[in-house]
Amino acid sequence: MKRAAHIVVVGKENVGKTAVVVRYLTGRYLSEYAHAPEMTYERIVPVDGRQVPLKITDISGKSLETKASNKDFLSKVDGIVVVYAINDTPSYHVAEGVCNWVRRDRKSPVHTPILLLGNKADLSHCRCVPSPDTDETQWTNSSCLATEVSASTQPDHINYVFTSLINKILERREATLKPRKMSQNPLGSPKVIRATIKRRFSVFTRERTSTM
Ligand SMILES: Nc1nc2c(ncn2[C@@H]2O[C@H](COP(=O)(O)OP(=O)(O)O)[C@@H](O)[C@H]2O)c(=O)[nH]1
Ligand SMILES: [Mg+2]
Repeated sequence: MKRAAHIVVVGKENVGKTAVVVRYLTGRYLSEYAHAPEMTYERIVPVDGRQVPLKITDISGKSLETKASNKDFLSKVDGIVVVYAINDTPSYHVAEGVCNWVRRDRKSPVHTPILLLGNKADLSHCRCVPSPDTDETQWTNSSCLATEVSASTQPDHINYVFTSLINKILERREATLKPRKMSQNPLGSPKVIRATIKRRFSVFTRERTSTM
């Protein structure tokens, strides 16, 4: 895979977006993180024996809404991670809003995968949002996976969900590339086809001329 898989991480402030990303990329959990409106990380990550170039942009829901005015933004993104905290009801509403907004706007028939993460699962005694009612490790038909995680206490689960998202992105790329390859392979590019027709036609003209 040449082009990096581009994942955008969105959600309300303080839900643990940076903690989740840093946990996935470095395996570490720091209790305090710098508050930057937008941060991009580029790495090559191992995914089931493959080395995958990855770009993760960590932004707030607000920045995403602003970027929506840039028509190209979503079409260039390969996967979206929406984060809320299970002890923060407003963050859950922001996450719902972002998911609805993304679903409404996505145009490709093969959907951009959305990973909906309820972070801070270690604070279940302070839970104030419902837990996901779907099977927490299965992608739905519309390419969504909703699960709860804890950047603080569940490094393996964080690793699992990001790996699953990257695999989904790779599958989607293959699904969108295959039809093009099939239609291109048997006949070649339009330039090659034009050259072939010209060659055939000139032979035909020579044959006709020689019999006259
Ligand atoms: N208890 C708990 N706290 C967390 C977890 N993830 C992040 N935090 C804390 O939540 C606060 C905000 O995290 P941060 O990653 O900066 O949130 P962001 O603004 O969404 O990027 C920090 O104090 C983190 O230590 C978690 O899984 N469990
Ligand atoms: Mg942050």
